[in-house]
Amino acid sequence: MRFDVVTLFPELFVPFLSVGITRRAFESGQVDVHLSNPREFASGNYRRVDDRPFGGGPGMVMMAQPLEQTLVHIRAQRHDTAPVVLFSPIGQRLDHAQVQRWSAGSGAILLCGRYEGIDQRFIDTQVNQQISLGDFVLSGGEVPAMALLDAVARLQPGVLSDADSHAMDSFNPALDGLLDCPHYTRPEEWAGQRVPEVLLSGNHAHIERWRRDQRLQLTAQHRPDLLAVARSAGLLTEQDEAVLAQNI
Ligand code: 9D3
Repeated sequence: MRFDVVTLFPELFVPFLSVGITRRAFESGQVDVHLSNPREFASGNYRRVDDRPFGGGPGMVMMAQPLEQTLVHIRAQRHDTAPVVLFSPIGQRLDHAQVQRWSAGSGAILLCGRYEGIDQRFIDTQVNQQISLGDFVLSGGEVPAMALLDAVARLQPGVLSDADSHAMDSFNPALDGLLDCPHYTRPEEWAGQRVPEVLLSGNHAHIERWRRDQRLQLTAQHRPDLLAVARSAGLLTEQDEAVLAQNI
């Protein structure tokens, strides 16, 4: 798959693409990321990419022309009709189901906005979909674009270890739908706190039951909405319900 990222700050992506478990996916081209800077396609000596808003008001607006020229350049390299995705606070919130769809597709053109926004005429004619990260204010679309690329790269075959692939299921309601359990590593006692004894017992049945109970209780406490989804999907056993009833 190929993702073209349109950004005024391509340098932000370089370290992101070169570290961690996703590095191999990006460097091998399994998830092929190309960066384009609209400034290179802006006209005039000053190569302006933004201008003042018609009607007045604070801030600047990204001009349509440099974005359009960037798209022409990208479309000439891609021999497909990849959708243009704009990261924007008015978009649909990104979730696991969407990430799964993107990770099974052939890519997209990811447009990162800066300043107050983008000339609406460009959005109306060129943008297919808008995606938000949630109801809080960022400075631009670069961090959301990296979030999507990171989540998509993790789902590529061979990127995650078996353990991680399994843990990932906690956001997949079709498989499980519960939050992850707490994790502990050496030493057995740290700052006066011992690791739960069951994890040191070597009794795998007990350990599995303890982890399931932790996941049920954590989900009930922190994400009752996810617990309700798991319940209506028939993913809770009688024993699960008994544990939950005991811990209200
Ligand atoms: C504070 C300025 N806001 C109106 C008074 C409008 C505004 C413009 C530009 C708010 C945010 C931004 C930049 N944000 C993004 O490009 C963005 C974003 C976000 O801010 N929150 C969550 N998801 C996203 S995706 C892109």
